[in-house]
Amino acid sequence: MTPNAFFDSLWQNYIDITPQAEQIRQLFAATDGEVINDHVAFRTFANTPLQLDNLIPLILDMGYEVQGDYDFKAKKLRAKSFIHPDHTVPKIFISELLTDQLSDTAQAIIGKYTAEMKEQSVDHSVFWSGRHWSTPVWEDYQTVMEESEYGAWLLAIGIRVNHFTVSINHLTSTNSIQEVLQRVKDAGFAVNTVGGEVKGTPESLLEQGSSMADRMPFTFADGQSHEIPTCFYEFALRHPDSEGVVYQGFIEANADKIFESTNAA
Ligand code: OOG
Ligand code: NI
Repeated sequence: MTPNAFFDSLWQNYIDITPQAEQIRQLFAATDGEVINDHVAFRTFANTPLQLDNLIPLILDMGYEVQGDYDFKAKKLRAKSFIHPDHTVPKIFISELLTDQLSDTAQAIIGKYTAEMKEQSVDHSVFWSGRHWSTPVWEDYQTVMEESEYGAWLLAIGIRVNHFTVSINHLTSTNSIQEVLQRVKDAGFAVNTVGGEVKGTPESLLEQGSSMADRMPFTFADGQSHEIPTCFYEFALRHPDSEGVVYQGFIEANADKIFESTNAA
């Protein structure tokens, strides 16, 4: 599959449950023309047929290279990023929940659902395939939520793109992340304030911010309906190093806060 076709399918699947993203994209398209994406991100469960390592061949297949490895001890996650030789093609960030580090209770709940997953040969459509397990019941969602917001999100939403990211470097109207986030807020969208609206500094070469995830009514398996967070939109500004090379990596301390864009509150 070509990266172009891949990102077209992803975008459609994303805005189905993230209407804010299309509205915000249009906001910037009106002043800046085509909006270029810096990266997208996915989430999955470790120790399952769709664990991170099993998704890698599909990414490499589109011409990507492994770029970096990340660990989020407190959140019990690990991640990898992938970069394409054509830098106008978005980077890809994939994390997985290390379920064996959760409590026995949370492991038993998640395990009950993920046991339904079949070993399968996967193609690129796995990245917009959603849940490979039954709809959770509300109580299971809530119990997992107490330990891992990520785990609860993934249990309900499944495997699909978690966010797209506007490349501020490619905007023509502004190169200020503060200004970008202000426009997003002025249009009525909440911004993630964990650790401040802007994560990172010009000195660390990557500044990022994000909206808070859209919320959608969700009917749990026991018939209860509750609003749950879906997906969010991110904004990234990359700076050149002392040799003038624009930094392309990810920063653990920033990412740790970006994950919280799907928190319930
Ligand atoms: C990924 C969070 C990390 C970044 O740009 O550092 C990230 C997620 O929320 O799944 O996207
Ligand atoms: Ni991101």
